Amino acid sequence: MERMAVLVLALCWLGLLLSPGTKAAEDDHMPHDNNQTTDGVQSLCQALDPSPQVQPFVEELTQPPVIDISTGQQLTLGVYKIKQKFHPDLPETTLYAYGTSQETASTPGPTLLATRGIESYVRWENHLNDSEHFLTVDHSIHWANPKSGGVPIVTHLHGGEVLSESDGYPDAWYTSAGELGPAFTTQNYTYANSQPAALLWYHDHTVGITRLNMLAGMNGMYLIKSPGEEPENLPAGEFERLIVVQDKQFHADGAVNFPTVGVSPGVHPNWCPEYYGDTIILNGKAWPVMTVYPTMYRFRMVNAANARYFVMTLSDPKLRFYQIGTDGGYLHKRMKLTTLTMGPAERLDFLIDFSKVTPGSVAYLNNSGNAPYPDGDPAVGLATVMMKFNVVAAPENVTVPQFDLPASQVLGPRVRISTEGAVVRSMTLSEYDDGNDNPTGSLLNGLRWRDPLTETPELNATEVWEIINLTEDAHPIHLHLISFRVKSQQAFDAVRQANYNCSFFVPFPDPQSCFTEAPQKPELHHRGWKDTATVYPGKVTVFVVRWATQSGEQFSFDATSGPGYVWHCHILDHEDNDMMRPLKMMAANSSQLP
Ligand SMILES: [Cu+2]
Repeated sequence: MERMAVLVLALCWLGLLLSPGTKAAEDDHMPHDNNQTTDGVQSLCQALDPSPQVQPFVEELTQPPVIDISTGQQLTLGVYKIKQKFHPDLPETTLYAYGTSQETASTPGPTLLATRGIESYVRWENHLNDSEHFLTVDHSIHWANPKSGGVPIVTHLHGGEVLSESDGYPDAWYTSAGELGPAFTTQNYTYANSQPAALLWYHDHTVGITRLNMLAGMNGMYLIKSPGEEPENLPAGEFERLIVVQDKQFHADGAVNFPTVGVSPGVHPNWCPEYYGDTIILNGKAWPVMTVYPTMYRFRMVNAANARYFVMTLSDPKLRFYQIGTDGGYLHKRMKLTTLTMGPAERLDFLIDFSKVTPGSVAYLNNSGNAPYPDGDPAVGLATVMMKFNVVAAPENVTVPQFDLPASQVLGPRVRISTEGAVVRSMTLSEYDDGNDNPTGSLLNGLRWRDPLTETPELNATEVWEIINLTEDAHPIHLHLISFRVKSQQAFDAVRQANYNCSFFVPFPDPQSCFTEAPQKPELHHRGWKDTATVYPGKVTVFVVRWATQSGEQFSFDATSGPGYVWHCHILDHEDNDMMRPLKMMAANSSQLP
């Protein structure tokens, strides 16, 4: 389709979605979108056929089953090959997904419910008997490559303060036939749950095929609750929803549509720089609808997409987001916002007060995130909407609780970390191409995954990470083990920098400085305790990283043992192709060179 026609169609959609107070009855007259996909929103690579057309907002948003893991008993969760329907109009899709059995496995997997201060134990089993992955593995990039074949897995608890043997190190993979990766120590994991209340999530982390295993369905949520320490009077029960967001593309037969030919096949026969699907999926349903009463609801979201950023707005201007938490738990105070941005792996905890709109009205959770983010092509068609809310009056026999969250209420502690005497690490993000403008990979500090260890922080030390993004795209950078703070971001002159015509060591506004502005405060959605944060193109983003718990205390376990940890870009296609580096904790005062 011509680009202009596509844009017009997208604008029609936006006009429709943005009109406030649209009545539910008008739904029947909504245009059926015939163009769910364009070149712009597909994988930046091989053109994929659009997914089969489906009617949006048909199925109610569901919740994955919840398993309490604060019982002291070990839970066994396996990865199984399953079939699952994402929409009544879509055929069944073959997946690899977590569950307690073949029959109950699903994507997302069960939500694991932990309690702060109570250790939990999970045995992660691999029940995948395929001789090879159902998605195309690129053998030219460094990957697990088991000699006896099969589908290797290893599970990471994202955002968890965890012993490294239980962290899901990328080389600690294992197959169902019992072949083990070089860093494997155990598949019985222990989670300390000593950190504050937060929504974490578990997902596969196998070296070189994380993008395939995650798209195949290997993810689920992990909620740490902290009775007595969490703010009171927040929506709970049916008024609190935990949501995994993903995008996928489907073949006509329901199979996951993933590129089989790379962007530069001479270098990487199958690897594509970023995967974008044309179908938005929340808790395993394509474009669900949620029936809500006119009261406050709490939403806790995780972005489990391979590469897509969601820039979320509400179609009705009477509705606002009240963000109360982020990756590492509660914010100090709530923030009233009209837009929420959620990059891959980030979590958002927010409230929407539906008492502001009339029962009978509908609202949409829209997405305007460009792909790639932030300067790529606009989302078009149905990628511009994530879900719908039907606001209905409560039946007479139902008492709807009312919630109040004053702006002055303290939700979590105020945090100040001194950086006096801190170790400063300057890290670059860079991208390489094949000479014809086709990306062939991205690196951290110019090093590959298998290059010698360079990040060896000392326990309890505070470090300043200055991350210099020399690429044209944003990268969601994730550090394992700890939560960090985003201190600032500062634009630089990429042309002068590329020509060695300025210095990062000279502060702005000196003419010799590469910087074109003074350090800026992080964006609102980067406030609070982060484990994944966006490093924008043409900017230096500064993280304050303290290798300790959020309150500055020692970990309750020995973080120096085992294979260690990692830091990486959470665009999975980048992570798999060497945008990941090892990280090994050293004892305090061991005088390791940074
Ligand atoms: Cu990246």
